[in-house]
Amino acid sequence: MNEKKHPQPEDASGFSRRDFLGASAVTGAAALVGASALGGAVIPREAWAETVKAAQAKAHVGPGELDEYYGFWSGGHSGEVRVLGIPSMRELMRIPVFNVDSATGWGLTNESKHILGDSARFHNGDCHHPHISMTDGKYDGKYLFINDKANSRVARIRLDIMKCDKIVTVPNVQAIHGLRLQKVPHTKYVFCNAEFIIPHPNDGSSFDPGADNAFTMYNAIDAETMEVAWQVIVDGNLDNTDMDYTGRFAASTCYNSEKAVDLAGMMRNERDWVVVFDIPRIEAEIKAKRFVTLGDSKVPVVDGRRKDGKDSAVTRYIPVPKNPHGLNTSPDGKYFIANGKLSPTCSMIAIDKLPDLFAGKLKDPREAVVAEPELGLGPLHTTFDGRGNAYTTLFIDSQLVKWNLEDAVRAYKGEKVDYIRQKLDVHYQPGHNHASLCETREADGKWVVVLSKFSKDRFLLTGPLHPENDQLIDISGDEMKLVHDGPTFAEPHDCIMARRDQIKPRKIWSRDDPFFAPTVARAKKDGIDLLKDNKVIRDGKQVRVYMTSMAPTYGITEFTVKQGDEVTVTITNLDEIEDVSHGFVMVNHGVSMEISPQQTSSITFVADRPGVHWYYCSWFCHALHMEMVGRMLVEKA
Ligand code: RUQ
Ligand code: CUA
Ligand code: CA
Repeated sequence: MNEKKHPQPEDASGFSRRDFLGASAVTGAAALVGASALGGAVIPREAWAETVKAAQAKAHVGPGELDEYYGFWSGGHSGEVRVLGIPSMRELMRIPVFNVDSATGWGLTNESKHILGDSARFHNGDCHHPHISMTDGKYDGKYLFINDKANSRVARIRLDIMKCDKIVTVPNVQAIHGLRLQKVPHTKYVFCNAEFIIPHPNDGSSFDPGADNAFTMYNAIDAETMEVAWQVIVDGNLDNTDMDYTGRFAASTCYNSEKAVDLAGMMRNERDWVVVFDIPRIEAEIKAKRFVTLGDSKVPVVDGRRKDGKDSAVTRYIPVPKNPHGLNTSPDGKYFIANGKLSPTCSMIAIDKLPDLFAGKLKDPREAVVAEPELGLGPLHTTFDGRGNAYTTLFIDSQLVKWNLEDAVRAYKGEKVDYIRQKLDVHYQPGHNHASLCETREADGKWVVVLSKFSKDRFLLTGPLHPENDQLIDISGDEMKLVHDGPTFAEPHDCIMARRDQIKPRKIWSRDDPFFAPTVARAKKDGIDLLKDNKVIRDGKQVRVYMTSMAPTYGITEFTVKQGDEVTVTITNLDEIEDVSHGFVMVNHGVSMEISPQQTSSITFVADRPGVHWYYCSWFCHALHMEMVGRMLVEKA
């Protein structure tokens, strides 16, 4: 399309770009394959290599140096969240959320089970969209929210301790996919899309996807209480979502306006739509008691479907080309951008036209679309540099295309302007992309990360299952430059970056932290002072073992129970020194947990076999770490 006009760096081999990609030994030169937009001239290969080298040097973070940005990575169907430093792309930490974690004991400890609630029975999750809470359109560093598509949940991570502290299952829907936050005045709501259409009630009696009782819903969760605040029934289905900078509108893409159940059916219509939600109007409907509830759920449900050709009070449907995917708000607050996927275009919806759309002043909802730039094949997600440019991933073309927002609007009006700035090859099949601070008013246009779904020949072979490839690109200048390949495990759908000063983690736990408050309350009932006592309390067949830890010893190194007892071990780490975390592993019992400085952790298991059972500390905490052990003696029943 625009490839002729926007030349590549000179390629001595004479290969076409596709030949080059197809060749097997490209790794050494791979960083040099970027296309350039500099004045239409072909750049000598050496000169190009020099500029790329300079960009790569900028991304280098030396030993002992700190990164500029925190990156929070969705761990995809591993169910976890990962913390990376940008630009080094070093993995700093993993935060288990919907998975079970052998190291920290997430999913095993009583504290984590308390947070997981009813859903603790699930050991899998599928994270897609991590987003950081905001105040006035800027990150406030308080929380990170993430969806679980697999089990229809949303979790919250406290960024001061980098642990999940709340999880909610959204009722009466299947597969929470798109997730974004209210940006202004602050993150009151977490908005999330349920993807799949199901019958209501879903009791096995019938499923006619075209019927009135078959639908999916848009959901709002109260960010503080993590309770579902309301749900809105929509036509079609829901994919991705985002909110504006006025606090009034949110928008979602729908790829299945057909309400089909098969692939061919879902691609039947030339256009699907973006559904726009008017948040204050939804709240007004609920206040006026114009809602229903479904099944056992008490959550108010507002009907946002069109009826007899008439719009609902709370939604508008804007047709856009075929099966759109990503939905991104530009940081200037002017546009919702729907990414075409099966169409080579993005649709730019002018947010300032939406009040008129809701007031019935537009003849056709398409009047809200102010540009539909043609970008390349398979546009999935768009990000921004805060300088008026957008960056869209082209899944099929394996490229990142940089284009100019206002030029696209002018071109749509008929002016002869080229809105494409550059196309850069990425490796390969990119899904999400994310530029530093791009979802906030502070988009700073320094780095973009492209999450490539395929890595093929980029890394040493690891068997049939290949890593994904998260690529770091310098966007600070006129040209994009690829500076880093980062292999990742299944499967970062999305990531987010915040300036390091925006995140303020604690160095050690505070004793009054709510994370382990239920355990502290239980100890209090038992008359235990967690900072002092080392005691075994018998309560029928339940035995509660309370102990302290301080490198390199446990407060109790031997305790006795009876076969069949349900044993709860509660450990409080008295160490106050940063980084002195202990662990507790009961050998051959599936028991493992983390106890970081000043933390209290507990875990419950059945002592089902008589004999001596050793326990040990699993975090290397001291020169005598190996000696940090104890024994449980189980007497025959
Ligand atoms: S979606 S690759 Cu799960 Cu964010 Cu687009
Ligand atoms: Cu305590 Cu190792
Ligand atoms: Ca469709």
